[in-house]
Amino acid sequence: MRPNYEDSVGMPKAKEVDFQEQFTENGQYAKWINNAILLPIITVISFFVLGLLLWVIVRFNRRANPVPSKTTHNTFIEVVWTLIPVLILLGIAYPSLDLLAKQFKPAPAEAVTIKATGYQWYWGYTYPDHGGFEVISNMLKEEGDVAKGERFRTENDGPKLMAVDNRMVVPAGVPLRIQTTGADVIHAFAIPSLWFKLDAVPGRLNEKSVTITKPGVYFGQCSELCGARHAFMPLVVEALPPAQFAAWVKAQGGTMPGAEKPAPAAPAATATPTETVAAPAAAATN
Ligand SMILES: [Cu+2]
Repeated sequence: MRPNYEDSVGMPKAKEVDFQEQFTENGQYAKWINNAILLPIITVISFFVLGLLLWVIVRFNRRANPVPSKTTHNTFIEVVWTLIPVLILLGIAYPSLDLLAKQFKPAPAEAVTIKATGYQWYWGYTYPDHGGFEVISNMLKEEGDVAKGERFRTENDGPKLMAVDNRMVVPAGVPLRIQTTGADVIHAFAIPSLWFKLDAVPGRLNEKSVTITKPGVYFGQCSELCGARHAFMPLVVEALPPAQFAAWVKAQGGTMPGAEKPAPAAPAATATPTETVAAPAAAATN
């Protein structure tokens, strides 16, 4: 059964003016840089410049100041208005470059790999670590737009134009290695609430690491103009607790890495039967 999308928060909210709530460490860091550093600096500078402007208008207009000063240089002011902006920019550069470096950090070796392929106009998700099966994901149409008996979008699937038939299911709390490529033209895999945007280019494999901090459903859209139905190839990521993810993989006919080797009949091996196969945490209910 699908988790109700309203339980999750990886989507735009009504009356929201900020970034969407973030569910990755980099996303939270980026949102913090914006709200705690950039916005305050921008606000202070804007009000400061506005104040200077008002001061000039009131104090130095022709009536209030009939004989203007002929000053052309003031070393102290010139040093100040050079030095302070330099310090502000250095202050912004540090967290900004730090975030950039974090975003480029490669996925750890044990990360779960999922390859997202952009097609005109839908997405395919391949699970190379789990037997290589591919899930094809198409946008769900509205009730009035489908032939009788065909599946249409319900409230539980997600908002109009954002819901899909088969979601990209991933484990939550586990590092993911998301690779993107295009089958025909350039698409882009973008989920705002996961701070994730990566072009899907034909003939190339792009890669980015992400760890989703909370189980839930996260909505995004193809973000590279890719043709007539570009606006109708949404992305939906469903992050499940690892045990439920393992059950989902099984239901797709896939295998969990490490669990797919049920003791290959060793010829004449007198190995003690104490060997255990690392089983996934549990075959949980869905
Ligand atoms: Cu596209």
